[in-house]
Amino acid sequence: MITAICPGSFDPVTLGHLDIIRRAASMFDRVIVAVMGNYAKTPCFTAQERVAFLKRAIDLPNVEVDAFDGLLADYARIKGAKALVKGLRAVSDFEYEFQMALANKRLNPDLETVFLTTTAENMFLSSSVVRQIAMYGGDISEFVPTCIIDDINKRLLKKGDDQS
Ligand code: COD
Repeated sequence: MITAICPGSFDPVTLGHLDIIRRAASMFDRVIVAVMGNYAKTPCFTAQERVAFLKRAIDLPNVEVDAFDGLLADYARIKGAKALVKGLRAVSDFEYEFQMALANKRLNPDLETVFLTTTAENMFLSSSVVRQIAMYGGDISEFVPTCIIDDINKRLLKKGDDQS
């Protein structure tokens, strides 16, 4: 049984993330979607909220959702995972992800990083694009799962008002 991890900030989960998760689930026996810390980002949603959004949005028998505050390489060891599955949108993603893949390999030599290219319709999509659209009252229904739209709007529309 081969376990893979789809790690990310997921702040919040988008249809781009879900596409990568679904494709990973069709390639591996077990997939753990892991909400991780990213020192470069200050999240809008708590780890618990992000986990709850992912759990609501994913209904696949071999996929579970978890959160971990620590090194991904250590988490993979704890979970017995053989692979990390990452999505690539552009050359800018590649540079960052390539560096992460090499660092993770050094920290956990048994771990492989597998890259899946985004689909054309999700190429521009990121959590930060979703947050900006929501903050200014735009329609995010084409970018995130329907079941989390209201929660995102409730949180971020208020932020947009605060900053005006
Ligand atoms: N289409 C396809 N893929 C996408 C899309 C899209 N539209 N949007 C995002 N993705 C991919 C990203 O490329 C990424 O692979 C994944 O989905 C998650 O994206 P984000 O933005 O939610 O998550 P990131 O990039 O902030 O995640 C970074 C990690 C949390 C994985 C990283 O910081 C980490 O590993 N943190 C733990 C500490 C650690 O071990 N650091 C590395 C040690 S050197």
